[in-house]
This record gives sequence, structure tokens and C-alpha cells, in this order.
Amino acid sequence: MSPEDQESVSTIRSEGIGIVRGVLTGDDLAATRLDFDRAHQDLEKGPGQPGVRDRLTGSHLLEYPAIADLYSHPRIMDIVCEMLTDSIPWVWQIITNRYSPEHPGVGKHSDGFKGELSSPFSRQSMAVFLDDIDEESGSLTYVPGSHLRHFISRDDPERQAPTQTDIEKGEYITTKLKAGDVVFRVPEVWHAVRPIHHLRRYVTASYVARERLSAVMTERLGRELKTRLAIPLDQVPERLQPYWVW
Ligand SMILES: O=C(O)CCC(=O)C(=O)O
Repeated sequence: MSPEDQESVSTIRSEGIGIVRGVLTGDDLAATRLDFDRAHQDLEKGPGQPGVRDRLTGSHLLEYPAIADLYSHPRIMDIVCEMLTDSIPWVWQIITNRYSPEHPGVGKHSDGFKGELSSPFSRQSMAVFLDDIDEESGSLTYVPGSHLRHFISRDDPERQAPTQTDIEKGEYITTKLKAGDVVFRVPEVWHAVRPIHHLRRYVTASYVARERLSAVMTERLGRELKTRLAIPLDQVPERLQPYWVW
């Protein structure tokens, strides 16, 4: 791993969010946008309605090569594997997100499981942005270090999972991104999205460390594996297969 990516891993661990710039450029970015828009047309989301967040998830996304490639992109996976200390983590969710303007954004929250502390760094998400975002439109905001409060800690055996009231009180900072940048987010970090005034699209996935499943994650795993039984493995790109199977 390059020193730059190693530094990103340190930032993600301490802050809960890290941004790797310019992972997708030129023709690759154009091809991903084309596949993204095609998937939304084919899967009956149409061109987008003002104020609506469209979300596609599941194996039909694997039919769009430029999107499918991102779920096992070597540089992205190196960072995910390092974060999870797992050489072949399990890919839990593959998703696309599209917000059509004018959209109010997303309120302050954590993607930690309600009422449950997690094993440190047992889940990791990545999001490849296809549009620029900044303070004026769609900035992802977050509270650096807040993910740590959701982790089981030997030093603090009485720790309770933060409440929504705690999450509302955090000091949120903004992010600025260019299309092609990748956001690595520890799901537990407190985050929100500023109001959106231009199209905001990204391809995202979440990955899980196989050896450190929480009670909630174990239940979700069982549900997802039942769905995957119906999908022949040869429909899954070869590079993704090790992450796809349990
Ligand atoms: O759209 C984003 O950047 C983040 C959305 C969000 O908050 C979430 O999916 O939990």
C-alpha cells in the first residue's frame, strides 16, 4: 500500500472518515456515470424526481460492469481490508444512491446498530462519488472521532451506545469532494448531509470483518445469505466472488 493510502487508513481510524482523491478519472468516470444512469432507467427509477433519494441495491447492479467493478476495486479493497484487518472481508450491501435537487439532505445520525456497541472496526463502507459536493450543496458533514464512542472498550466496560440526543449535539464539520473521489466511512461515525442543489450520485458498498460479527449483524448475514443462494456464482464478477461468498 502507498504511504498516501496508509495515511488515509490512519485518518479513517481516528476521524471515522477519510477521503481518497481522484480514484476514478476520465473514461472510467464517464463509463460509471453512463452505467449508473442506465441502471436507474432499467430498474424503473427514471430520470429522478426533485426531492427524491433513489437507492438501488442487490445483485442486478452486477449487470452494469462499470458499477460492479467498483465493489472489488483493488485500491479500494486494500484500504477496506486494512481497516477491517481481514484479507477477504464479506461484502454485505452493494448500493447506488441518487439525490435529485432540490433535496433537503439527511439529518444527523449514526449507522451504528440501535442500542448495540460494536466490535471496533468490524464494518466499513466506501462511496465513489460521481458528482462534486461542497458546503453549498450536498456536503457530507460528520463529527470526527464520534465512531469511537460506539465501540466496545475494555477500559470502559460500562459504556452505553450514544443516543440520538448525543448525536444531535455533536460538532459537525463539512467535506468537499470532486467526482471520482472515494469516501471511506466507519458506519458508526455521526454524519449528515447538507441541502442538495445539484445532482448527487454515488456508488457505495459496506463490508464486514468475518471474525467479528455483532448479534444484529449475524441476523442480517443470515437474511442476506438466503437471498444470495438464488444467485448463480457465475453471475458475480470473478474478482468480487471471494468477497461475495460466506
Ligand atoms: O448520502 C450520503 O452521503 C450519506 C447518506 C447517509 O447518511 C446514510 O446512508 O447513512
